[in-house]
Amino acid sequence: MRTQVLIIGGGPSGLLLSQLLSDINIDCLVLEKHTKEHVLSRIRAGVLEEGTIKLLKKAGIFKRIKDEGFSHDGIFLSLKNRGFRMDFKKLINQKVTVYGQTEVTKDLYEVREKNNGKVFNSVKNVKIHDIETSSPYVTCKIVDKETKINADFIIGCDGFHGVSRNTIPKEKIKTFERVYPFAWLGILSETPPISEELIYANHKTGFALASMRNENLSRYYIQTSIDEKTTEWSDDRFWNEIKKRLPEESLENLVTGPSIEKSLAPLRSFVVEPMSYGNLFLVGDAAHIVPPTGAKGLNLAFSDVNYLVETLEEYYQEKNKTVLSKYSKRALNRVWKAIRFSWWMTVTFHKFPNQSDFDQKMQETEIEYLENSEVAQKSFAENYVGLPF
Ligand code: RFL
Ligand code: PHB
Repeated sequence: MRTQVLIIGGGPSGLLLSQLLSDINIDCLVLEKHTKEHVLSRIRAGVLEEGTIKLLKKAGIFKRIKDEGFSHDGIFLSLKNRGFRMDFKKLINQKVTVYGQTEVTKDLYEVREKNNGKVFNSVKNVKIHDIETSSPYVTCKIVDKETKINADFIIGCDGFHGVSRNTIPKEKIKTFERVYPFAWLGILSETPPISEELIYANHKTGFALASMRNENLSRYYIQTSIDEKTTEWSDDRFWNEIKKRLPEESLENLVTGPSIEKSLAPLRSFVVEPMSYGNLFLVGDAAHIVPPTGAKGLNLAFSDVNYLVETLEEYYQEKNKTVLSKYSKRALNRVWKAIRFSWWMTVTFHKFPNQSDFDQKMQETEIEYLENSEVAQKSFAENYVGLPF
């Protein structure tokens, strides 16, 4: 088998990349380790930036987002059980859209199927070969058949634990990492959201986030220790804990109910530089991880996709390999800004083990400054809705 661009990973970034490349007549195929059902069972991101929406429109999947997504003109931040609103519309005339990653991925699978896109699921034992030469290839097992696929380029869209990044010799890349000493315990419940907009809360017992998917589906998170077990968190225990952390004035609207999903996510900031080596390019979580506090991970994966599509289009038009180095530079420039914002949100809103009184005061002062300074609010708003790409 042969293709121009071989994409490893059929999560949101791999699927979007394949759709946008096909649209400009670049031949590509996707190899995904899991079944489509498994990929669509993962509950992850919920907030889409304007740039992401534009890109999804370009990929031809706007209808359901328009009908079922929710425009949010702002969010609430809370300190010591008292909330205040950040009005993105008033501050910078922008908004975000609440529409789940699961739905985005479902839409992407649908459009790939409609376009007869080549997406292979349940592909095992993917191995990447000869990326530093002009004839790289991948070997893998597709439905029990050993397969070799030659390509011009191999793209790692295979997430943080994929194989692509580890194919690059260690001495050719530099990694930057911060692992946070806490996790997020998240639940999904078929109850109306507590608030029309998201609430991010700093509380002395830890961070809490109230989010949503639609009028009758809510997503809540609380900060816990990393070694927590979901089985030790009954729904009642979760609701009792989050009630302590959210703003008092919103609690009368909290509708509790049985959870339909419960999961624990560790928090990490991670970047690899550069985001390419030879004819291998890394995209999304394969190249960088942000803690979910800033709602940036999926959006960042999609801005990478945008830069890579532009780079590959230019390459195939001009057949000039020097354009390829632009991808990593352009992507990293935006990645670091999202890394900074997500880190800032994380260190400002979470309790650290043995946090000193000084550090506590610094968090409070950051949030109070944000509440009272329009200049600070504009900067926050610009980052939360997403820097342009
Ligand atoms: P993914 O989604 O991890 O997809 C990678 C795909 O590659 C496959 N794969 C392989 N395939 C073939 N061979 C191999 N050897 C393979 N190894 C792996 C995997 O099966 C998978 O299908 O990466 P991608 O596409 O780069 O997308 C990144 C996003 O999923 C991620 O950044 C976001 O979910 C992060 N995130 C959020 N992002 C936002 O923009 N806004 C949010 O509100 C937001 N909230 C979140 C989040 C992530 C969370 N968790 C669970 C980490 C909330 C949470 C709790
Ligand atoms: C979510 O709804 O899952 C969500 C929203 C905002 C975040 C993280 C997760 O910052």
